[in-house]
Amino acid sequence: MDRRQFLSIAFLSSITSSTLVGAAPFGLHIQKKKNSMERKSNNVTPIAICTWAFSNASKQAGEALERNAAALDAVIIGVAVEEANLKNTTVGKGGTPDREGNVTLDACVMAPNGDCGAVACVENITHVAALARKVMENTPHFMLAGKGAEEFAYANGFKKENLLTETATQQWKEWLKTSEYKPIINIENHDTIGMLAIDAQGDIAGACSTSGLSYKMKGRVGDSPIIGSGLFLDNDVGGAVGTGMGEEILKTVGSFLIVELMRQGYSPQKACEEAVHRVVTKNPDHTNFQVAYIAMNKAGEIGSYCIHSGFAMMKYQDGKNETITSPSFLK
Ligand code: SD4
Repeated sequence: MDRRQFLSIAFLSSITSSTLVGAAPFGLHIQKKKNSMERKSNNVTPIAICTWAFSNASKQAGEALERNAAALDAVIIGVAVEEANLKNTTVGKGGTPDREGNVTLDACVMAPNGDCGAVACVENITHVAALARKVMENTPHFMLAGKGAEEFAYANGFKKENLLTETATQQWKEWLKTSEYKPIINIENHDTIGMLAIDAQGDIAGACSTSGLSYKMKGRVGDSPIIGSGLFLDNDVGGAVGTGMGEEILKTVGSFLIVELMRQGYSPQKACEEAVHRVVTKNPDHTNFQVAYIAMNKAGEIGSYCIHSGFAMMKYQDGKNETITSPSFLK
């Protein structure tokens, strides 16, 4: 863990809910749950999975789960790693800006009890998944957008940060020379982070965080903060997250579809495949964009599928942090 990640996680611990107790390494405060054996509804050891090869994110989340963190705390910790990672050009600080040079972030979270929160088109705030959690916990609303979300962040202790790095500025200026807008498939193998976790009590939570499509129109919001599209879960069934071309994920309500298919008995793998098939059969242009899903059911079984090869997911369980290459529709 480098200093930036250390500081980010220390910050997150300072803004997490007052129910958090118990000191843990790096100043983290992990929520301890009562009667864990009584409440456990499956026999799965804790698991954290996430989109792409974000190995440090899955590791941090997985290790938090091993310290008995609740699933929701673990996914916030995990996605925060990428939100603070300046090398990740599609999440948080260091993200690619819109056409006018503004870095705008989208995020959502979903708790085991079905509560959810989201923020969209937020500037100057790095940890937008944690902010989405604050919306869920401290407001009567599901989503805050733009300036309202930013002001809410400051009122809740988040600090103002310039998200546009020198590197991203240079790349944007280069892009302006042609201003050619087209999706970049598997951009540098980094993309939106969507994460799902099962904690020691068998509860499932999820989070999704992104800077959205590179050089999007000002004000554009994708699938990532939309419950049912970028993220959905049902604590009795399982969860799913999507990455790639948000407009396509939105049109097919992909994450909700996957969870509903799992409810009907599909494996996570088959459910992800069906959700990708919906996209490709509805849109003949699918050769020009990527859509990828990962899913996990209540039994801890996982799956992933995508249109184009090059997508992978991470899984942390029992101290093992693995990269799993996703099968794809186009070979
Ligand atoms: C979006 N699905 O905003 C997100 C971002 C992403 O490849 O995953 N980009 O559409």
